[in-house]
Amino acid sequence: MAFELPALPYSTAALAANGMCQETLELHHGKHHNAYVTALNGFVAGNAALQGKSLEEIVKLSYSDTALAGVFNNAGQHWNHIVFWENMSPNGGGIPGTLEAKINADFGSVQAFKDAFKAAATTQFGSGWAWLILGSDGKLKCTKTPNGSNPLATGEGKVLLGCDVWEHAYYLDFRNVRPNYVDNWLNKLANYEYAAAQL
Ligand code: MN3
Repeated sequence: MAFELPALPYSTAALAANGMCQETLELHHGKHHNAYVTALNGFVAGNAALQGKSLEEIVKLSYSDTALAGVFNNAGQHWNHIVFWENMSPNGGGIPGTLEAKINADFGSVQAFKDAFKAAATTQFGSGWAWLILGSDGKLKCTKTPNGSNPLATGEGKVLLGCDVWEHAYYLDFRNVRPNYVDNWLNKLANYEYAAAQL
């Protein structure tokens, strides 16, 4: 069965008041994410070894296999964007008590967490993602990956939040100023209810 572009969990206009305009979401979801899904389906159709595999299985098996680099790029980006749409909200920015307690325990403070996440997001050279993950040691960490990679592939930990720092994610709303996009994302767009539910 072919992979499908999931519907957004809100309208394309729903995040405009929070700093992500309708045109950004229309292009990002309808064009960029859709293109990854179409390309992935093309790879699967041409490779019997991929058929019948879940998205997670394809991400893991194609990671670090240079013969499957194109598969990995598109499978990774499909997985990453599924997380991305779910981990934003028109009511974003508020951190539930259970997650706040865990953040305070592992980072020292909410501000220290935001500083670490912003550092990961702004030091990812070129395209990629910033993540809040639960590491195998049971501690929260902020990390980053290039292009279509993610912590599922690298085995670094369980994803609680992922922020797309490809220019297509922020150029219409914040032009070239990625740090402002990341600040706004953490304070107004991030769905910390989703993150808390992953714990
Ligand atoms: Mn993107």
